[in-house]
Amino acid sequence: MLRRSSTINDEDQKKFSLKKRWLAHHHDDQQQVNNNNQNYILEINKLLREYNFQDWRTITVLVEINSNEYISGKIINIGLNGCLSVQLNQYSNNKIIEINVYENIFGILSDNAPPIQDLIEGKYILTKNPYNKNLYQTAVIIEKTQEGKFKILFQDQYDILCVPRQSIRLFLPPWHDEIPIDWNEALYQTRLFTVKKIFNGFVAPVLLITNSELPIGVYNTISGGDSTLATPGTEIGQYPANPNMETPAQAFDGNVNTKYTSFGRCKLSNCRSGSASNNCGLNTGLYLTLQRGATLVVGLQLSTGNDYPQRDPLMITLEGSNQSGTNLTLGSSWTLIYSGTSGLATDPGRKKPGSIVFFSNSLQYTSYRFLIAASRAPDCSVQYSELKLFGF
Ligand SMILES: [Ca+2]
Repeated sequence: MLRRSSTINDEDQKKFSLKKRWLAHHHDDQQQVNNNNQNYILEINKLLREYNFQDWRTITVLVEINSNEYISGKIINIGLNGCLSVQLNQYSNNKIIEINVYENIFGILSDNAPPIQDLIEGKYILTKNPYNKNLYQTAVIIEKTQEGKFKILFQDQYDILCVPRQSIRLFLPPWHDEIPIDWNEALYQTRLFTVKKIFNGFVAPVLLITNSELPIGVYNTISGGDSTLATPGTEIGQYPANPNMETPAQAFDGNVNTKYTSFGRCKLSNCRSGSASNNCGLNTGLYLTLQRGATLVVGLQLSTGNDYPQRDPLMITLEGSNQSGTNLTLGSSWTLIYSGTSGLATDPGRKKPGSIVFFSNSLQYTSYRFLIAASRAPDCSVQYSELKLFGF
């Protein structure tokens, strides 16, 4: 496909093995996500199979030619069973790509510049390659500038670019308006993204969580202090587990419809009576040991829960440890890596990702502890639907 270089030096080799490692995680994650959301995927399949694509012939679109690379072309044939043929604009020999949209629902995308209100920090998009105007690549919006442009980070490049809205495309097929599914949710459930950033000369980071970590909830715990373990239930220091599963694992299942809720100093009855006037969910969180072993974490991203914006974490800490077992309950085992904003200062809406927060860290750790130091407003708990760690 479109490899940029045919020679492989050490640096390339390093990138290649990072990519391979990411692909392995990606595969595991995707299996898991699909298993967890089988009904939703089946529902999407059913709606796609009922849709008549015939009117889309001759429409200009973006078609996937490589993992997370798209190129512009024109739909020239609508076959049976979801097979669409797209003729690429770039090649004089009329190269044709076949995409089965039943199997790859984001294989063909609309080639229109998106409305500015859809372009929020942390959103995964496609951005025009600066050296090949026909090629679009996966990127993430890092920041919206005061001039109305967008700082973006390509998935497999090093530099942050500033681009206009016209260079951006969304992960939305041309027919998204006519098929009634939540396309953002479908994207989230069928694809996982990573971003890379230059760090100490290396190319990083990748998404670190494999979905098989066993996060342990804590409360009454501050950075540097000993952990008090949280337990399932609806009382002080607990998190709901029956009938609502709002446990620490729900923050790592790749699904924004599930969340981790911590009552901290409150209990469920305080939520129901509305009597909680203090920040009960503060000093709660979790720690976990990464399946992939010692890892350099350089960024994180939180997604909001389905309701109660006041419960969104606003100030957080992240600590690392190379100890294990019950030693991880000791404050002395943890080293502070980051203390600051959560990426949710501007409310992205419910069940939405905040900005990715990057920080300096030069040490690898096998375990990480994440704690909430402030929430958007006082409430009986704090909650978040996803916590992603990035690094390498
Ligand atoms: Ca979740």
